[in-house]
Amino acid sequence: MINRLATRDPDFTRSLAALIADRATATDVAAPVAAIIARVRAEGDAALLDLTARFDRFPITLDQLAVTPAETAAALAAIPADQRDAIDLAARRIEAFHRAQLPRDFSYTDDQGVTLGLRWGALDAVGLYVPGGKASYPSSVLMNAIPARVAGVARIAMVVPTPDGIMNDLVLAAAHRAGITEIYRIGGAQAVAALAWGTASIAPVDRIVGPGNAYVAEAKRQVFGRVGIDSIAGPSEVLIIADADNDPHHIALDLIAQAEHAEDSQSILVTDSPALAEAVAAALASALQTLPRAAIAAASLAAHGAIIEVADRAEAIALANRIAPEHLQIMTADPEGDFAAIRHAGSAFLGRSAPTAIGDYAAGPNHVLPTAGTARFSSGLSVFDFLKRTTTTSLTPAALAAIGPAAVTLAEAEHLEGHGRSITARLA
Ligand code: HSO
Ligand code: ZN
Repeated sequence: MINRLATRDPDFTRSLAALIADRATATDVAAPVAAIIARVRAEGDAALLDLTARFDRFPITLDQLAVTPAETAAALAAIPADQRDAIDLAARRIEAFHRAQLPRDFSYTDDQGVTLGLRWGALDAVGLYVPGGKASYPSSVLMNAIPARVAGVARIAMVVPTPDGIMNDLVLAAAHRAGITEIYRIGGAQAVAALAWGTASIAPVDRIVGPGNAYVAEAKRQVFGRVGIDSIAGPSEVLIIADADNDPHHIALDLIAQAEHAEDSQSILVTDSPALAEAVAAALASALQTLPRAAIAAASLAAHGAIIEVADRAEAIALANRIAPEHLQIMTADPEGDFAAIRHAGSAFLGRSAPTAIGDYAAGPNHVLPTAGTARFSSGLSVFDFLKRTTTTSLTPAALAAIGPAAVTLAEAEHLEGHGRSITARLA
């Protein structure tokens, strides 16, 4: 069952450290991944076809590499209408939220007569990795592709492996709804290599995003520098701050929702109410009895889940900031006021009617979020992942005369005489 902690316990600091210790089971796949990337670079499409036959047990010809827009349109038409409508509602809401993120260019002329500006521009081409098999989520296709489209990326190339030839129709349907017209039936490190370096059939991209297994994560690390990558997502997490005035059954289900992702997921309840702590523990046991993925959720809760009793609101907030969770739910009388004191969380869900699961699918903010405490220094996926900035500088002769001498002084101090002369030559 779930772990029980309290800040009043004499060994609380040690128990907390053990609870939030690294959950990632690191498998060292650096060498095989390097070999795969080298092969794709040397042999191109031939290596892709061979590795796909081997790892996905799915021999394809070059003609079958790409999924055609006709096939994705057919997939969207073939799914049940309620699923099509749900994908559409989610897509519209995700698009609206990401459109609101679009930043403005600026420029100003200062009192020295120097005009400075900053201009945003979209990446030319982005690669989207979509896992195959059981971890293949249509919602993640929307969450990765829509921000890129909203940012103005002209070309999005998606790769999705088809282990044993099996393709998830919902993934294709979501891709079609997100406007993706370029899809390849490949996966693993070989797909990442093809996106980064290009082959005769696949043009290279500028940035690769999307979740994947250990091989995909390692391949992204190894092609970083050649292309940009998103952060490597770890197992899902939720931390719930709740007061006494909550339905324990709701909280149990919120904890289970992220715990059912995988055995290494982490669900934590922080409460100042011993009665709620007791009631949630009981509700968890009964909710697990009817859950299809009970084995996974129970394993996650036993290994990494916790109900933590705190003395007051300040302790609850300090814990949340210390853990910097991927998802934070604040189920208190004053969620906005409590959120004001939160410094680190990937995405916050405020109030008693905002479960993380609504954000996983349909609220609008991205569900690709920093895990494992990385919310201390990073943020979830957004339009900014697909934009870059170019700054501009222009000076009148008078402006150059005003600020030039300072630059010449610094150039001389750095013993870079050529720099200094490039400026002095222009000063009358
Ligand atoms: N909670 C996951 C996203 C997801 N949930 C996809 C359901 N489908 C990421 O934190
Ligand atoms: Zn989820």
